[in-house]
Amino acid sequence: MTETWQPTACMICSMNCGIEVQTEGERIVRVRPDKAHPVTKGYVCEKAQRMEAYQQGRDRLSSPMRRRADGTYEAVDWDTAISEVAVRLAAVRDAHGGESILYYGGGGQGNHLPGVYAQATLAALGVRYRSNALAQEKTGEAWVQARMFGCGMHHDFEHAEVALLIGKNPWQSNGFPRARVVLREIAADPARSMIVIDPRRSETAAMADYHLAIRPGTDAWCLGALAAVLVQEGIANTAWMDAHVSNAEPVLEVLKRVPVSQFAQVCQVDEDLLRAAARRMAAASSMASMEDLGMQMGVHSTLGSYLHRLIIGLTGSFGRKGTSYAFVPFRPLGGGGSANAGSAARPSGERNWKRSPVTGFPVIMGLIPCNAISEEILTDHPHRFRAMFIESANPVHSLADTARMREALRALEFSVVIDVAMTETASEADYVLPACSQFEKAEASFFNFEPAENAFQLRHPLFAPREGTLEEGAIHTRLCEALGVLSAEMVEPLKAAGGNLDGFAMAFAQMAAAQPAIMAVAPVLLYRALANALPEGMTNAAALWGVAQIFVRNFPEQAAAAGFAGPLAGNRLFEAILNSPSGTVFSRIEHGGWDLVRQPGQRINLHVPEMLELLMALDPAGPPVDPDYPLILSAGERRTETSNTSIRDATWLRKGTLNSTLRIHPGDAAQFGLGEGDAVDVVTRRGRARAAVEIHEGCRPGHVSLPNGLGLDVRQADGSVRRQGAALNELTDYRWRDPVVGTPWHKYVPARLEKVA
Ligand SMILES: Nc1nc2c(c(=O)[nH]1)N[C@H]1C(S)=C(S)[C@@H](COP(=O)(O)OP(=O)(O)OC[C@H]3O[C@@H](n4cnc5c(=O)[nH]c(N)nc54)[C@H](O)[C@@H]3O)O[C@H]1N2
Ligand SMILES: Nc1nc2c(c(=O)[nH]1)N[C@H]1C(S)=C(S)[C@@H](COP(=O)(O)OP(=O)(O)OC[C@H]3O[C@@H](n4cnc5c(=O)[nH]c(N)nc54)[C@H](O)[C@@H]3O)O[C@H]1N2
Ligand code: SF4
Ligand SMILES: [Mo]
Repeated sequence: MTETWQPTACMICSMNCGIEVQTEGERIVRVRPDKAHPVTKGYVCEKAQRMEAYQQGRDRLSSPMRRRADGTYEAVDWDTAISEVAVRLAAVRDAHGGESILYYGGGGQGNHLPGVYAQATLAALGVRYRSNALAQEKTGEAWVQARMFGCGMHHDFEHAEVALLIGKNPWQSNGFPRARVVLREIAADPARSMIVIDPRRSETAAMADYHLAIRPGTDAWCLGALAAVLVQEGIANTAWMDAHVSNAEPVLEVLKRVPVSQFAQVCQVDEDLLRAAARRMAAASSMASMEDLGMQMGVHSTLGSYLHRLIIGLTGSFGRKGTSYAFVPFRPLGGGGSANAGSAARPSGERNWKRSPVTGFPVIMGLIPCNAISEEILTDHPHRFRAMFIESANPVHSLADTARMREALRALEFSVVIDVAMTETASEADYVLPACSQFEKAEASFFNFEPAENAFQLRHPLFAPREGTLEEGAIHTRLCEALGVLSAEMVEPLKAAGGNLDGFAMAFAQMAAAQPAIMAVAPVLLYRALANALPEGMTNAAALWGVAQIFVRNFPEQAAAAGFAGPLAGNRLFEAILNSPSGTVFSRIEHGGWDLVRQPGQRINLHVPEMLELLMALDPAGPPVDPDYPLILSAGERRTETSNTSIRDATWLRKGTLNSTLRIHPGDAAQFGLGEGDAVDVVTRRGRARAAVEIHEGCRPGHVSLPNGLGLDVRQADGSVRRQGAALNELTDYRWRDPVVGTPWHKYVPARLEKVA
């Protein structure tokens, strides 16, 4: 066992808490929190102890795999795999244009460097369309955020007098730094309050001062009523609004007319409680608020995101300590805009690049909606997708309607997956390219959302790559070489300059000025050119040199405030990142970040007419009900045993037993004759899945809940493959989605139960 503690991070959720580990051979044997991490400062939850379950996963790959005609796979060597994948992708591009290839993924909860390197491969192929998991949760929020603020937004719960949590259970899912510590502090302080909107008494709701246990799917009515109370009772923060918002009048006119009592009835919450919650918000000196999947994967989710922001505007909860705030990202999440080259040769007819080619959904954050993907493939439309490049994601399992996603993948002319494991998605692909694990390369995430001081951590490898695997930097570099867009003539002059970063910056700038086209393949060019200049095992960090240059150019003031100023600030930042294995502060923001608000006069725009129309048209009967499927299934609750699908074996935690239960209210269980542990089939219009009953006092009558990320087909010690738990997306239909942005209704799945004899 190594005596030294090596800094790294937990990769189970977006917080990426800093940890220190001791290793033995290829194993992580001890884990402790890293107090030196600039954001998480020694906080972890119990899940940090599980890195070994990911590192030693039995489904991990050790060779590129090629699909045979009968659907089985054969191992092939890397040279064969790279050249065949390049030839096949180029063939699709040449026949139908790069716009017929869809890129999906780019990173999970802890690894975002694949997406950086992929940019080069996508440019080489002229790929124009992308998607990833953000397009099944955050695109509605991003759409209204852009219309109202024009900058990113996060939340300062640590200093907030009032915390408002909408469909969010941070006790289990985290989502802001040191979540459990902060929740406990708020709950313990009589001067502070927590307001939780959740049909279920979640761990967080159980700590709340005001728990609005709404009927599932009624967030829009609830938030509409809360906003209306602020206006109708004359308790909105008008002084603050005068200084900081624009276009309030038409909004206030609509909110004056919202029937609060009727909306409260739709939500099935006590009107007095709802009014009391609104008054508490109005009385607070500061309020931080956050929405998440409970609303974002529900009915009227985009409208809900808008109403949430109206409440922020009406209470003055932005740009001050203890409220929501702007931040500057080290690198933006999402699809990276439309910077790709496009395929010059192919005329593609009339095309609106801002819409998905077949269904015409808007492209938000550079992404097409996840729920539209199968429709964009399974059609004879001339602009359909013909190939998919999938990386660090498991869409067959994680997107709505698994059966249809499977059919879509098999209907493609070509598909390739880069993953560490033989996943449900990999098992449908033509080629699978095995990446080394996140602990076997330099890796990082761009979930950097802090206001005053924003920090980034580049994790150093703990182990050498497993035999037969490569890091994503190497995979994309080799693909680009095979595609003929990266050559020794480009690399050599830069490599010669690589000994000294300042000389390298000069050489790179000169080359870019002379040959602007190299920018399209910059990540892989850097991978080769900086290889010798970086410490042993750190080559995967090379592309961050470019990210650092772009950051200091885009945000010079914020970088300078963190100590990175002058003409070579990008180099200094890159060096600081390389030399701070627990993380480094890369930006500081002053004055609440108002200068980042990109709206006229740096004022928050309250008026989004499409959303007001939806508010006025809300059905007084509430969300749709299906008499044959009278229960509402929340398909994807975050629990202590879930981790999306990064840890595939759900039994490792309990030494061979599986905890994938259907939570149900005691009254409902009695009505259906179900006892604790009974097997039950959850049936929807789309499919069925089996689970064990867990009687749960916190459930609302009529509302049942299954955990996310389980139901994987996991290889067992004896080599057989076993399904572990309920695979939720066999129950969901791709057509159950938000009409504005196409996000799924996973939290509102009409279902019924059948007791298993
Ligand atoms: N342990 C663990 N943590 C994780 C993850 C994980 O897999 N496991 N995944 C990470 C990821 S990718 C994400 S996106 C986040 C998600 O984090 P969250 O959104 O907090 O997680 P969920 O449990 O999916 O949903 C939150 C709550 O929504 C409630 N809900 C259900 N229906 C409704 C409704 O109609 N309205 C409202 N208002 N609430 C409703 C549920 O009861 C639940 O308590 O978690 C991250 N953290
Ligand atoms: N019904 C329902 N569906 C849901 C949800 C829900 O609540 N209900 N939640 C949704 C949400 S919020 C999310 S974020 C998605 C998550 O779903 P996905 O976006 O598919 O992400 P993960 O399940 O985290 O899968 C990450 C993949 O990356 C692989 N991987 C791990 N490390 C590496 C690496 O170093 N390199 C490479 N190349 N691959 C690696 C893992 O093996 C895994 O296959 O699921 C969504 N699906
Ligand atoms: S699961 Fe999330 S909150 Fe828990 S230790 Fe890991 S990164 Fe931190
Ligand atoms: Mo997510």
